[in-house]
Amino acid sequence: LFRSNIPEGLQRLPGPKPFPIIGNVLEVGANPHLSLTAMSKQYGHVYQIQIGTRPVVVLSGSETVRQALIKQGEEFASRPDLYSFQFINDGKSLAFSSDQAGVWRARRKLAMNALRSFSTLEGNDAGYSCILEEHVSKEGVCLVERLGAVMEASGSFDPFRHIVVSVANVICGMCFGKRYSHDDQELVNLVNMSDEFGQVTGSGNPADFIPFLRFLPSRTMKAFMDINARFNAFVQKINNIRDITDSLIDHCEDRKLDENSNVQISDEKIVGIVNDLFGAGFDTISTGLSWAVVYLVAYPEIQEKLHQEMKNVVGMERTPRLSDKPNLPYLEAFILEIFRHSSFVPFTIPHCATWKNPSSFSPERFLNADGTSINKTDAEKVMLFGMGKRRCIGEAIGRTEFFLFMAILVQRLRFHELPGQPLDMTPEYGLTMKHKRCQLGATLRAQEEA
Ligand code: HEM
Ligand code: HJJ
Repeated sequence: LFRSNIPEGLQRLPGPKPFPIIGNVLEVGANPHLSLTAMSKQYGHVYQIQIGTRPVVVLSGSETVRQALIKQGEEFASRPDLYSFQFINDGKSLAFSSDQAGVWRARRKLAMNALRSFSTLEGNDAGYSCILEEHVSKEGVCLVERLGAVMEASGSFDPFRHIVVSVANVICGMCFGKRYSHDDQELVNLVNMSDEFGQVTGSGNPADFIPFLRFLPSRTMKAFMDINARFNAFVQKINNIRDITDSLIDHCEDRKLDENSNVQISDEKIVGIVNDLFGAGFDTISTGLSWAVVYLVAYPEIQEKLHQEMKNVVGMERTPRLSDKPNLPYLEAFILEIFRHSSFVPFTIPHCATWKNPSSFSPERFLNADGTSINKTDAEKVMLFGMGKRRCIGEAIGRTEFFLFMAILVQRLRFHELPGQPLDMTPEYGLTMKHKRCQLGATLRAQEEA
């Protein structure tokens, strides 16, 4: 979460004292998931650090995160414009670019519709409940055969190396209508290089915050640009693009006829969505499944218990189906525990607050475009009266009295500064924060007009 400047008079959030230029990069270190968790024990669930020269707000704990990302979802929906993000999908990534709200929302909707059409809707093959089940079922059986063959040939296997190809084939099937052999060097090399992608895009990459680092030679950064170039080339080269890609292309054509579309999005930004779906579709699930295999090895009793449940519920004669899920609670619990214990996605992609000029004083921000009505959604976000069970019971009186006094005052008087007595608007901390005592001038409007 990024904070560009602190409105005058507001308290600084708690957090470690930043060094000049580098800020807190040394404290954040190479393992931000550990260092930032440790800092949250010291500073609480909302604290501020500085990475390079940029202030970053760190939120932790489910209530705090829920407050920001759900209750104040609109305000936290944006992405910061980090240096490295411009290299992802030529700056046109859905997940990593700081598109304006309307553009991001429209693209996200397209991505969600495309995923739904090509995964969970009913497939062609009557035997499967959906296309996703069909792909996973086939790739899963294929993976088992593959691991058997590798074990026979060499007596050991690298779990990620093989899992990632199977998982990539599922998303390739949905995005491009195509699957690859486990020996296809181009795909195998591409999907086995995601480490560098993750190192640069994981939260807290110093080169995103300390500009001069961009000019130093960096192996990681070079590898990162390389992956992105190869990734884009790979997707562009697929010439029998079908399915999700096709539907996104169709959408570009439909939209040319649709004069009602109120946000203008380039074709590249639409077709480019498929890069994100492909990237996210293989990297996340393969990482998680590979962890799961490692946990099975680390906890043999749990592995046995899982196998017993499977044997009792499904048996050994047929392939498990999605419809077996309600009868396999131990497996579901195991998966949840993998998600919790490994937390293999340690942070969200960084968010950026969407407030426009929060420190400028502009009543216009609460008016609708017509200038004659209040924007209710924005108005509700002003929380001066508190929230929840203990919120102020005098809110109605407070608002009425405030309104009427103000109406009378602006009607009858004109207030002004006195020469040589500049205003000081720094509040003094307290239950109600007051401005410093001061001397002002006022004239009666009636006398001015006379
Ligand atoms: C974003 C987790 C699988 C597509 C995210 C985010 C997380 C996440 C934590 C960031 C949310 C934020 O910034 O607030 C996971 C996990 C997965 C998974 C744990 C699997 C176990 C997938 C799959 C796809 C996908 C299979 C697509 C096929 C996306 C996209 C975004 C995203 C497009 C960006 C959304 C946006 O910026 O609006 N995911 N994901 N993810 N994920 Fe996933
Ligand atoms: C990639 C690995 C990539 C993209 C996107 C465009 C959408 C796990 C979390 C979010 C997932 C968000 C998304 C990731 C897409 C990858 C990933 C890789 C090239 C890409 C928090 O990721 O090796 O190359 O190009």
